[in-house]
Amino acid sequence: MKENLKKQIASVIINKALELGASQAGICSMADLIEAPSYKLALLLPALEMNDDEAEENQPNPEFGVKLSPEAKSVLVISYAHPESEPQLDWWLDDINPPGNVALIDINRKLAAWISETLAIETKPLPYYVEKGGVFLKDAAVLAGLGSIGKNNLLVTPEHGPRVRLRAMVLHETIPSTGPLDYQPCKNCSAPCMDVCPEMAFVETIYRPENDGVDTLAETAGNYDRNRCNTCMLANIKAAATEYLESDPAKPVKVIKYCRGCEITCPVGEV
Ligand code: B12
Repeated sequence: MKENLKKQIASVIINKALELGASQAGICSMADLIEAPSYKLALLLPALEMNDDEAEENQPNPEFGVKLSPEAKSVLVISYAHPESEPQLDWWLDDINPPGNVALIDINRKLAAWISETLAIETKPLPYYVEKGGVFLKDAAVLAGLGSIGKNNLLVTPEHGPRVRLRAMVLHETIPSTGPLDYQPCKNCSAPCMDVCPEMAFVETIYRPENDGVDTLAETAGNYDRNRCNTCMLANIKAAATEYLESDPAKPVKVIKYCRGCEITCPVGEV
């Protein structure tokens, strides 16, 4: 396929993603992605304590990337805005996928089917967990130009700040990357995201370029402690209460509201 045609295909795909309800979409190369920081660092980090249902999925696994087929040439990543005004998008209801994630899965599935049928490019929607064959979504989003990693260790996008959730699929065709952006959202920020953390997950240096061999973490300062963060999330699970939601006032549901302090305090993209 000619380079110009491939660029046109990228923009046709992105437009379709937006039409289906994605807030952003972009494409990166699989070869670039597996060289990204998360693939190097995930295995060096201490394991996470998890609630029993998630324990297996969340542990470091030396098979990262192995399950990705050699046919997978590009990664298409989409975001779905999760504004502070719609907190329920991020809530787990009776241990069921949050509505925002359900929307992402639906858009991704429809987009994959459309690409296969209309453009004759083979697609494979990816699962959420890396250990189940997914990819590190923030790294993919950075390489695809959706935003940059901020001091809060989250993808910070120009339009929605970090208040987005992500999903991806692989394409069995090399489509030119749409990123990364030259974008430094945290440059002059006093980082309220770090101060607000109830577990002080940003107080210690965790990644050191000289030990870990990764020197691209400038913006994040390498000080996000996932175990501290996870302690907070385990407490959020324990604190889940039964509520009657507006969507179905007759039905009681147990609602898990995970902490979003480092997201919500970010001034980028606030409305
Ligand atoms: C496991 C997991 C967790 C664990 C461990 C988190 C961790 N970061 O290690 C726990 C349960 C603690 C957790 C917490 C949260 N999570 Co979480 N989590 C994941 C998951 C499944 C994998 C992440 C992972 O293991 N990364 C590997 C470790 C090594 O890397 P890392 O800490 O993420 O940091 C890397 C990047 O910053 C990258 N990086 C840094 N600089 C640069 C520069 C360049 C150029 C590149 C390419 C990369 C790069 O390298 C870093 C180090 O390796 C992803 C989904 C997915 N499939 O990717 C969601 C995901 C990252 N989580 C998400 C969210 C929203 C959260 C929470 C806010 C909770 C919530 N309400 O959902 C908190 C916030 C944590 C924070 N401030 O980072 C979103 C992030 C959206 C965004 N805007 O970035 C994701 C993408 C899921 C989604 N639904 O979209 N999470």
